[in-house]
Amino acid sequence: MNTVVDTALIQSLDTAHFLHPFTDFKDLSSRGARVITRAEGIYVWDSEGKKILDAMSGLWCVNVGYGRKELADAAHHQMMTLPYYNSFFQTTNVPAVQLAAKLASLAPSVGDRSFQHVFYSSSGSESNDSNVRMVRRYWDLLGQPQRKVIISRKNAYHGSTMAGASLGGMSGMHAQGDLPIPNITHIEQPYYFDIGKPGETSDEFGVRAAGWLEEKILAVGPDKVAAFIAEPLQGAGGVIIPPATYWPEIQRIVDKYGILLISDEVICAFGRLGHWFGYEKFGYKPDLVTFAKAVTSGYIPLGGVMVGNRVAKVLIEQGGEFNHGYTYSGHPVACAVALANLAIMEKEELPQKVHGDIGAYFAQRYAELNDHPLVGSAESCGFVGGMVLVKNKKNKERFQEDDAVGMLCRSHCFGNGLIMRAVGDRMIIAPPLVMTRADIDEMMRLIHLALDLTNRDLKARGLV
Ligand code: PXG
Repeated sequence: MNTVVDTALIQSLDTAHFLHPFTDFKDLSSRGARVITRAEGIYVWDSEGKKILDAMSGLWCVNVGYGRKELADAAHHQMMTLPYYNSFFQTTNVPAVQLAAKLASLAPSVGDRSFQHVFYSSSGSESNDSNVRMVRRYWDLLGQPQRKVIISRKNAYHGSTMAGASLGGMSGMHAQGDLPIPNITHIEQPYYFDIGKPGETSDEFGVRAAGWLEEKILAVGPDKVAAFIAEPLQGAGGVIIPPATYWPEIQRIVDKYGILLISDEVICAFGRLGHWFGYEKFGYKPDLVTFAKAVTSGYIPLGGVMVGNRVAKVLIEQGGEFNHGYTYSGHPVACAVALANLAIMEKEELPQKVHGDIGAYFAQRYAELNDHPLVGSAESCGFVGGMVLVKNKKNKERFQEDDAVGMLCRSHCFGNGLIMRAVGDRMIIAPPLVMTRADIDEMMRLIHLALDLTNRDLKARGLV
């Protein structure tokens, strides 16, 4: 099946009617959007019939790959059985219950934390709004209503709603929305390549970077801090992987001051880092875990929060009615698709695959990028990779923003049939977890080709 469509017609209707997310509308209308028409396995096709290897899994979503009939069948069956019913007013539905129990069984206990409860939404952003509501309610119920401040990190991405964007540390987003909303504050991110001091080891830097949390807690006042929120590794910010010493030190600090820890795993859960959840990879103990995206492999919107025993106990035992929820909380079709998706992941042992041989092969092939003259540092974790493109490898000299090196590299990727994301001067990938060794080889061939062509163009412009 090849779905070639009238590209010009779709593009003109797109310009006329569709305001895209995170888009300069005028700029897009002048060039026309790329129209993606179908997908299978690890590939997508555009309206001109061009086949593109999708090394971003859609947008960190499609962990089981495209074209999975089991997911379509689950949606079809559930739509014919019960397409929708709300979970307000003391009602429930079978897939929502089964999924909550399944997620609880997959989320491992760590130390004194266990996860038996789920609060559902339809996206990562909504889930983080729910986190703000639950965290504040928790401290109110414990008689500490002054604990309102949530600490996050610069360059973090936690969504695009008012609370999500406030928790996020993207200055461009804050500038356009009078954000952050009150009582949200940020610390610097643990980006060793960028801000590690000369002579400082990454382990030393990790401890120093975690120390910024303690400094902030003391500056705000320990009795006013409600929670710290972070992604296990920063995804949309450019795949910033923390040094090994970072998370243990963060854990020590949140424990010392008794503040809640929110692990935003919208990208890092469901096998992405070689475990069901990202906190397992880094060995910390969150109180709340945000999920979305790959819970359904992106086939249908679903998000939520795994609510750990510490918070759940207080909300359940002492909370009375919690005045928060969404029309689509526990949507039966989304939950049925999620169950089918998790069943595929279990059957094909995708987290174990990423943790084992195939993940090791990916890591080894990705690390080879460090030999490329343009690459300052290429690091991976599970099935996520990020590299920084530099002018000079020896002294780590970076490109200017105007050089738009990431965009140049991205255009060579598209030109040669590869989707790799650019975040400033960083290039990032998060491929589907179903990749074989041969798929990884093909992806690496395309990445090297894009880097070589980028280097050629930069040389021609006298920039390297
Ligand atoms: N938290 C994290 C860690 C995310 O990565 C969200 C929350 C928000 O989820 P929703 O479903 O509301 O979009 C995300 C989303 C990118 C990119 O460019 C990444 C995301 C969204 C859009 C673009 O890498 N992540």
